Amino acid sequence: MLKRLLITGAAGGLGTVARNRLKHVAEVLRLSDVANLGEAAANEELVPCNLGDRAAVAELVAGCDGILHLGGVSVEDTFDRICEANIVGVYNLYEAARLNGLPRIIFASSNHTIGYYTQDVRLDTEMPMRPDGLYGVSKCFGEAVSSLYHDKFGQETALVRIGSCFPEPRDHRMLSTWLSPDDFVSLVECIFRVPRIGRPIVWGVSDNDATWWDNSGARFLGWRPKDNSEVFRAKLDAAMTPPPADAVDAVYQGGKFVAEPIHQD
Ligand code: NAI
Ligand code: 15L
Repeated sequence: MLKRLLITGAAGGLGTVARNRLKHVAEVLRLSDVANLGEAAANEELVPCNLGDRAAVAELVAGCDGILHLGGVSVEDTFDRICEANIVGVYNLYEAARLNGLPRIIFASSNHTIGYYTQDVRLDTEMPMRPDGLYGVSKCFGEAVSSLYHDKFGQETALVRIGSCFPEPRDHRMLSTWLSPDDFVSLVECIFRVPRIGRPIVWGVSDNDATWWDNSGARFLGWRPKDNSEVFRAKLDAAMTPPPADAVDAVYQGGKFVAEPIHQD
């Protein structure tokens, strides 16, 4: 069991799942965000912090022996907003970790690091990145920083390229990218349980029949996702028409992100 697990982005969608369902992973959960975190429960510490503030991030990380890094801009946005949270913020986090005993990090990377691959390609984790926007580029940056800090300092990071983590798939593309909240929770548990992890790239995806990603390199974690998006297919078919074969969300793994412009203020 960890002594103190830092969860960044704790007010967000996945942060809320983690806050509610990972209490048993650490004696204390240190929860951080720029958004309102509400009231602290018994084993919680609330530490508001902007990831772009280097000194604040250094204080935030001190005393933590594990980090679940979920904080940051989670969709396509302007470069300035992405830069502060996902580029400066990631550098700040890794520097703080280096100065505070190298706590193991789970980095919430994204399928948008590879979003320009078409859906007929099966990817392993060795394939070159093909980001589909500046958000995806920022996640590629985070993966590169984790590589540098692993090679230079031995910092361990599990890079989880999350597909689409929501209670249910929201469209037909997500039948291939869906990660159930239960499988997300069990993945975090496995990553903090394994004695040594190094710096694996893990596809954050459930045991879906429809899949584009080969997760065999992550089997050593002992993670066996249990959910399968197929149980939602009939419901989705009834709710919406599948996209035409030439639509971006039927062609590219990153779906509609591929069609996003470069955002301006
Ligand atoms: P979210 O947008 O609900 O939560 C992100 C949180 O980060 C928010 O509460 C926000 O206030 C906080 N944040 C933003 N800028 C910040 C800053 N400068 N300093 C401190 N906190 C800041 O996103 P969600 O869905 O919970 O995703 C969590 C992480 O997982 C994100 O890093 C996202 O990129 C990644 N991810 C999520 C996927 C999903 O399907 N939910 C898929 C792929 C990646
Ligand atoms: C992501 O990276 C986003 O954070 C999330 O909101 C979803 O859009 C997801 O990817 C996806 O590709 O479905």
